Amino acid sequence: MNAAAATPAQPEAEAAPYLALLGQMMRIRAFEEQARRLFASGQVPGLLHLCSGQEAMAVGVCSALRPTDVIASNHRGHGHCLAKGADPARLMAEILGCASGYGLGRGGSMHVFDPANGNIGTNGIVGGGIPLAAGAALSAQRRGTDGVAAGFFGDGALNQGLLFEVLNMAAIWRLPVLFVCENNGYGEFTAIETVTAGKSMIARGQVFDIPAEHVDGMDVLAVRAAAERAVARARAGEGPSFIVGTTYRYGGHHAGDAQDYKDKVEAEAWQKKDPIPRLARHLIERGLASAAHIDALGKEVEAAIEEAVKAAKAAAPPTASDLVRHLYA
Ligand SMILES: Cc1ncc(C[n+]2csc(CCOP(=O)(O)OP(=O)(O)O)c2C)c(N)n1
Repeated sequence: MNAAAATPAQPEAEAAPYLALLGQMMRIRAFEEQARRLFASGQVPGLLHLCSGQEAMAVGVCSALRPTDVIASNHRGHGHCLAKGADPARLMAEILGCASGYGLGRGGSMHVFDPANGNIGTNGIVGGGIPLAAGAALSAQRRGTDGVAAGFFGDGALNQGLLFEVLNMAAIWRLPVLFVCENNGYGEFTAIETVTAGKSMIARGQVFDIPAEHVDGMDVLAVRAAAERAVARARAGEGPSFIVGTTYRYGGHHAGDAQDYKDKVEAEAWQKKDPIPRLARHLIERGLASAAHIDALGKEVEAAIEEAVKAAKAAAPPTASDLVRHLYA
């Protein structure tokens, strides 16, 4: 069958939520590609940790949250920010150090705060988002709202003592929080199996009687379904959940990392599981969208990100007098 010519057999309304997920993942991919190029051409001050390959985790989880729910991110956080509603022009401006960025260009990639969209920040402390999310959940619980928080962290945080303290507290207080581990196989340049004991990662949640599940982190629908189960429990007062998604970062630990520690065969195998074409195939097979429609969506998203980058680059750089603003005297 010529997929491009296939007519969607279902009404647009049925396709819309899937296309929204696909568009969000494409948006993050396009943003990260632009960020990578800007870094390679020396326009980004500081380090960049890109999340290409991991889009299904950010999009799957954030799509199960309300705008008023909260996320806490980590150092690999552009996808989390965008999936929770960040404006790509402001995000890129922050990365480029411009005053129109989320932190007036002072924080960069690892200090992006977007409270209007419920994002209490990316941060450079491994596991740092774990207690921040629990704190936001405690706040929602104390204020009597049905708000939920999600904390994203990498597999490198599975061995942080902080995780165990927070899991215990969240379980005891039945906090409405999702602990979301993105297991991309590496912490910096070290393979997870060489540093992480225990056959089951979700056992780290189960030992506190926290409902925990492994999920295919390259399948946005599976991630979303797991997040929806966890959010429903949290809103119902049933406390925290622990989700471990298996995923892969296509790039290095940071932009510019030569990735000598990675096996080419392994990297190629993960590319075959790419969450974007995977959802696209699913939509075409179900007759929810044609290949031509998906192609057009990809182009539209890329053009929008290019515009956002242009706007970010056109923003004024900080002035010398900005240096002493927003400081304690
Ligand atoms: C508490 C702490 N220890 C060490 C570091 C240095 N560091 C930065 S990123 C990183 C690896 C993080 O790996 P992971 O949590 O799996 O996230 P990924 O980079 O794979 O997304 C380390 C050890 C840090 N930033 N914070």
